[in-house]
Amino acid sequence: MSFPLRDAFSRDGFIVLRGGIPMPLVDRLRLGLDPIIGQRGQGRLGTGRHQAILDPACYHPSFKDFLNLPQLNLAAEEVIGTSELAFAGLAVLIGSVDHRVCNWHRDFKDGYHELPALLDRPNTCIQFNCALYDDRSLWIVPGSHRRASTAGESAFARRFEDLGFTSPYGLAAAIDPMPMASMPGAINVHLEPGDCALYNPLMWHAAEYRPEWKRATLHGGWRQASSMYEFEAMRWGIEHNPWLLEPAYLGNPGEFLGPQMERYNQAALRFHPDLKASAAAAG
Ligand SMILES: O=C(O)CCC(=O)C(=O)O
Repeated sequence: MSFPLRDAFSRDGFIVLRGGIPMPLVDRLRLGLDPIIGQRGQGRLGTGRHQAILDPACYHPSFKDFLNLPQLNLAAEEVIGTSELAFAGLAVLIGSVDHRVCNWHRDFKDGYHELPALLDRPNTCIQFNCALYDDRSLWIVPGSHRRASTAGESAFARRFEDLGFTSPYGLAAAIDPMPMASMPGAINVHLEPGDCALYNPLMWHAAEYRPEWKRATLHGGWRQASSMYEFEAMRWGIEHNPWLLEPAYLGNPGEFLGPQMERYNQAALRFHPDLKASAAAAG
């Protein structure tokens, strides 16, 4: 049997599913996200992202339909090599009203104690960027997900370390006039509406946010369910969706999200036994 998506993801650290979201659903998702996008630039929602959009306070039924898309879920099952997947959160990336960068990083850095084992298991988890509008924000270094950083990658990223996770573009450009493209091996990921990039969050990645770009890119992923019991890194964020402990508001959660959410909730309660749906949802 051949597994072209799994092989490509394992080799390069990413795949792009063109038209992964059918256009009628893209339209419904845009409508569902309009209230969040409309707040861009205001208070907490000013820059970057809204982290947990399954929160009943901003939930829209199109989000559940998106999470149950067979094409995306079957691709994830092929990449990870099992149907025993767990949900891994759902955010929306909204860009910024000022020109900014999300500086180069890998989600778990060199020196992190679990990194050597995780680098040996490049198909354990997937992060996705699924674009609802044309999106040129994301930059990646293909192949960097299965090895420690090169001296060139580390040296380049270190120059921006004091700027933090995101910073004004001008501050980064003062350090290097091309703060995205000058990273060794970097490529820009261009997504058209409906396209989905599936990538390994251990690879070097970064993003540029321009005020003239309208951005609504769904950002979440899947994990091999058993990996949440094996690796602390794979449990990151499992306490961020406590409302899923009382999921009646979703109605029928669907063929894929249903079991993936149950596995997520099981791990959430195992590692955060005091987690309460109502208390956290109200807070
Ligand atoms: O805005 C983006 O596409 C990048 C987000 C990112 O780097 C992250 O969530 O780790």
